[in-house]
This record gives sequence, structure tokens and C-alpha cells, in this order.
Amino acid sequence: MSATETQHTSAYFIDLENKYGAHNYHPLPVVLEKGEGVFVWDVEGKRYYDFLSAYSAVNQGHSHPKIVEAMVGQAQKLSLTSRAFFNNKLGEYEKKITEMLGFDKVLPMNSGAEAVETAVKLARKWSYEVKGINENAAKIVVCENNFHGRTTTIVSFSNDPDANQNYGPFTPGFEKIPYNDLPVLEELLKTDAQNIAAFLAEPIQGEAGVYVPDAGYLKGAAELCKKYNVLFIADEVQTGIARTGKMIACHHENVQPDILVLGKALSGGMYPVSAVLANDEIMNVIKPGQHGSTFGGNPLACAVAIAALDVVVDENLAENAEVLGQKFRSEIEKLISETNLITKVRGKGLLNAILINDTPESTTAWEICLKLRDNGLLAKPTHGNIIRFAPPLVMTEEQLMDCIAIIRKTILEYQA
Ligand code: IF1
Repeated sequence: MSATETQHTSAYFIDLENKYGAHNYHPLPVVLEKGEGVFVWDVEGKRYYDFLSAYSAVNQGHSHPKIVEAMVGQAQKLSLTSRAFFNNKLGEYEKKITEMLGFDKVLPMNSGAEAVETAVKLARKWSYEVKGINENAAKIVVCENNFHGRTTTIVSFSNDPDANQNYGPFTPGFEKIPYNDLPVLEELLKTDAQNIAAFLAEPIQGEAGVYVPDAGYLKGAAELCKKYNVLFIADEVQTGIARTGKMIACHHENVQPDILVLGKALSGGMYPVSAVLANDEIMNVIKPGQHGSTFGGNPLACAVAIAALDVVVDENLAENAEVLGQKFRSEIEKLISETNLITKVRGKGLLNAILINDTPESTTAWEICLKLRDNGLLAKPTHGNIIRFAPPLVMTEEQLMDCIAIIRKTILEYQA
């Protein structure tokens, strides 16, 4: 503890946030002070396994030394220039990420929602200037139960009342179809492709409850988009950066989206970094002065992202996520045979969720997360009765088995 930090209890910090902070979250009652690898510590010094990873932003583990070193070093040299001038980190980063993922160009932004908004603007502009849709007539097809961020345009195409109630009027030009339903997508493209710019989807619907689509869905959607000259936009803000066992989830089906959206773990959780990748025919429709942001592509963000990507490759995080994810699901399947409290486990790589055998309106999942906290593991329900489990990808098998033991102990004690 630094000399200037006075020791306060968790209650003190919770009271401060309740009094002085907007109540736009309902956090689990735990106050974190330190993070390292797969662990976090609260202000009382208690250690927890982090099984949320800041919603898959800390794939490389908390405060990864190589990313911290890159950040501190760059911060001491040059943090922000604005894009009014060139800098010596942006081009290096752009070369690295476009070569790594197989695209001609990248447009750097900051938050995931900003990157999704950028993808929407890019697809619309391409559809008017390249595809030839009448101006302001472009539609973008999205999926029911999507989560793509919280800007007004993005919540305009949400069907979650918590996300958009009383935030109208909404942005027009979006059409919702059921997720994981190729016939409906094909029917819509067959009848209206001439007015459709793009199909935007999450390769796995994270917030909706880690819904993994049927095998072949992503490939089928990409093929339909190609057939009807509609752009396929993959929102990999949560599923990207090795989380599902591949560098991006689309790679499980050898799909190369027309526009790829990344965020979160692109910086290892160290700094807001997001990105939109596309080939020249699409990306070059944006000309100087037609899009941007103050911090987008700043030297500090680039230095952090370069280090974060190196860690993913050097430490084989995708392979580790694949192996440990299979282990996690098989161990939870064993637990399901011992209890009625859990009805299902689903996921890919280390993006998983369990379904609690109670109604979505019940507080059972929340109460189980409180018990998991007491037993040294932090997780949080997504919707109602679904608990998401997403630890940092640097976890070892031994640590995973330790977490399985905590989950098993908690479930069996809770149902007793
Ligand atoms: C919150 C959810 C997860 C995302 C996908 C874009 C964004 C997100 C697929 C926007 C962000 C975050 C937002 C955060 C909680 C978390 C979340 F519960 F909200 F839905 F992960 F599932 N596309 N997801 O998952 O990125 O602008 O936040 O950087 O808002 O509470 P962002």
C-alpha cells in the first residue's frame, strides 16, 4: 500500500460510488484494488479468481508486465498527437494488425461502440458510393437479442428495453431477424438485397447469454452476403483476440468478414483501443475529414495494442483458450450430473455460461455469484438465470481445476 493510500473498508468505497456516481450499474459487492494475471484482490486483501475478465477485455491477464512496460515507456515519450500529424507508432501498429488478420486497412478508434458505429457508417457509405443504393435508403440487417454497445444509434436496433427505453427517437435503417436462422436471412436478402448494405452479427451472442450458433451459421451467412452483394460485419469486440479459441471467432469456420470490429482485449484491458478492419474497396470510401476521433490511433494506444497482440501470439492464448475451454465444459457437465441447479453449459474456448435452473426473474444466479465471491471466485449473471464464465486466457489447467472445485463446492452447498 502506498504511503498516500489510507486503508478504507469496502463499505467506504461502495458508499462513495453510491453517493457520487451515476447508478448505471449494479455491481457485485466487492471492491477491487489490485489485479495480476488471473487474480484480483479486494481492499481487505482477499484474493479472487477473476472469471469475468472485465467482459473479455483482460484476456492477457491483469496488468500483464509486457503491456504495462509498453504503456509506461510510451507514456513517458508521447501519448497523444491527434491525427493532425503523423506519429511513429500508428503505421507500425496498422501494418501489424492488418497483416495478422488479413485485411488491407484498419481504422483505429477507442471504444467498441465507436468501432461498431464506424462500421455502420462505412457500410452505409460503401452501399451508396460503390453498390449504388439510393442515398438514405440503405438498411442494415441485425439479429434479435444483439448487443453492440450503448450509443443512441446502436440501442436503436436493440430489443432489450433496458438498453433503449426512453432513449428515442431512434435511428432508422435497421431490420432485425432471428439469430442463427439462415433461411430467414436468405429470404430477406432474396427479396430486398438491393436496399441492404450489410448484415451485422456477433459470432457468439455474449450478453444475450453466450448463444453459440449452429455449426455452419457464420459460413452460411457470409456466403449469402457474398451472393447478394451485402457486406458481412462481424462484431468480435467480445469474441475476438483469442477468447473463443481462435484469433477471431470467425476463424472457426474459415470466414473472413468484409468488415471486422475489434475492441476490449485489443489492449489487454490496459487502455480503450478498438479497430475496424476492411479491404480497400470498402475502407477507401472514407476520405480525409469524413470520420475520426481525438484519441483514435494515438501513439499510446498503438504501443499498448502492439504489446497486447504480441502477448496473444507469444503465449499461445488462443490454443490455451481452446484446450481449457473444453476442459471447463466437460468438468461442468460432470457437475450437472450431480445437481439440479444447473441445466446447461455452453460456450466456445473460454467464453462460457451456465444456465441456472430457475426463472430469469429469480435472484438465484445473483445469489450464487455472491456465494462464489465468498468462495474466492468473481463472476456475474448476464441475463437473469445465466452466469457467464470468462477467465483471463493466461489461466493454467491447475488454476482452472481450482476454479472448478470452487464452482462445484458453491453449487453443492447452495442447493443443500
Ligand atoms: C456495458 C454487455 C458484454 C460487446 C460487443 C460491442 C460492445 C460490447 C459484442 C461495445 C461491449 C460490454 C459493455 C459493458 C458490458 C459488456 C457486455 F454486458 F454489455 F453486453 F461484454 F457482453 N460489441 N460489451 O460485448 O463495446 O463500447 O463497451 O467498449 O456496457 O455494461 P464498448
